[in-house]
Formats: sequence, C-alpha cells, structure tokens
Amino acid sequence: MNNLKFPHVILGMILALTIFPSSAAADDRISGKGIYRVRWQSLVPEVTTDLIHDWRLHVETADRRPAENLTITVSAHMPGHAHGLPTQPRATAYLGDGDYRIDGMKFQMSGIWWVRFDLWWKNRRDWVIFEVPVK
Ligand SMILES: [Cu+2]
Repeated sequence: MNNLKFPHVILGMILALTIFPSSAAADDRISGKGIYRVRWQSLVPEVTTDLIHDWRLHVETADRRPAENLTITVSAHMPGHAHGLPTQPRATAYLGDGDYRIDGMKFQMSGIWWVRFDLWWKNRRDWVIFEVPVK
C-alpha cells in the first residue's frame, strides 16, 4: 500500500494548474493524423476581444524537425455560435526554424473559440484545432 503518496500527487496538480493557467496565450498540440506538432503563440500576452494582432505558429514534424514550406490556412468559430471571425487571418511569412507568421487574428466575442489550422506540404495534409479562451 502506498496511500501516502496520493495527497502529494493532488497537491502537485493543484500547483501546476495555479502556475500554468489554461488562459495562457499559447498552446501545443499534435495534429489530427499525427503528422505535425504545432504550437501557437499570441504576440500579445492576453487574447482579448476586438484586438487585431499576430500569432506565431511553430510547426515540427513528428520526429521534431522544423516543418518548412507548408501551406497554412486559418479558420475559427465559437462552439455553438453561428459565426466565425470578422477577419480572414493568413499565414503571411515563413520566419525560419518552423515558425510562421499569422497575420490578422481578431476575435469579436469573449469566450471559448476553436481555432483550426490546416497544414499541408505536397500530399502530407493535416489539421489541428486549438481551444482558445478569449477574455
Ligand atoms: Cu460567439
């Protein structure tokens, strides 16, 4: 029996949630088919409504090499709401080392958004959806 360790695990989880709140303006995810590892990061510290801002998208292959020469499209909507973004954000530049500049992000309503990136290079097409809390 090893019941003594259990409270420490719970305390560790509470501490982790306090230090790394889910509202951080960045997140990592593996794409749907497992082809890419994708990280988005906002260039503003907190994603709020009615603010046009840029994101950085970092994309690696599953074996952790920078994914270059990708074609990337962006779309987003709020779950259960019949609207998308007021802007049409685009990947406008490849910055090297797997980093792409995403221009024109803007959210017109606070709450949870699902932001989808479609990524492809030749026939290696995949997608990733991030849950983004907008303040
Ligand atoms: Cu909405």
